[in-house]
Amino acid sequence: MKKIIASTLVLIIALTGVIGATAAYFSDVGTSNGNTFTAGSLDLKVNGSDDNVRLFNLSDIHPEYIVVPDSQPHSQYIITNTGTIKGYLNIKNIVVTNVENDCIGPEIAAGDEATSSDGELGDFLNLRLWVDITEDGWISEGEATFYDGKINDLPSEFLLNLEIPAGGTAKIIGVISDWWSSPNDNLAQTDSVTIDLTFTLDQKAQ
Ligand SMILES: [Ca+2]
Ligand SMILES: [Ca+2]
Ligand SMILES: [Ca+2]
Ligand SMILES: [Ca+2]
Repeated sequence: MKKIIASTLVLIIALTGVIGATAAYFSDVGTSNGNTFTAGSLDLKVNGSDDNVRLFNLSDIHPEYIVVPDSQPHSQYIITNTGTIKGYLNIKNIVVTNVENDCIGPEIAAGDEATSSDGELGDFLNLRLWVDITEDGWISEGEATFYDGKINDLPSEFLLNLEIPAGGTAKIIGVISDWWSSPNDNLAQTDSVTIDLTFTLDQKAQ
């Protein structure tokens, strides 16, 4: 009887040994940990700032002041994409506001109404806007204005869809280039006009 038990134990041990031996194959592993997805950024700065940038703040404007060569009021917007992906530059939410301020004698004589609150200066000032590819501040060969007309005729937006790569810049120039003279220039005396606009950097062309 002892022999049978001993034989059985030997057999079990032997079988265990066989099972243990058959589980040890060669193997190897490779890993793919830390897969991370981080959103890119579109970050627009106007002349290096996130705050409002007012470039024109002119007073005492009159016809002769505008038409003197090389003295036209001139400004430049340097738009920078400080984000990490390319974007498309557009100008939106353009709002023109004309204010009468005082309505003085010469204005009334030219047909303005003494009780008027709406000014007329925006009918006389001509604005040119363009992308300054050569970055010399002036219209060069191959550069076309995307606007050349009276301030009062500005559209509500310019869908330029100008591609600016990450870290890239674009320069937009604005010039008050002409005074649309008429027999009623006096309508604009003491008046003021304001242009509000918003630069947007969009991920997709509009
Ligand atoms: Ca008026
Ligand atoms: Ca130029
Ligand atoms: Ca007026
Ligand atoms: Ca006025």
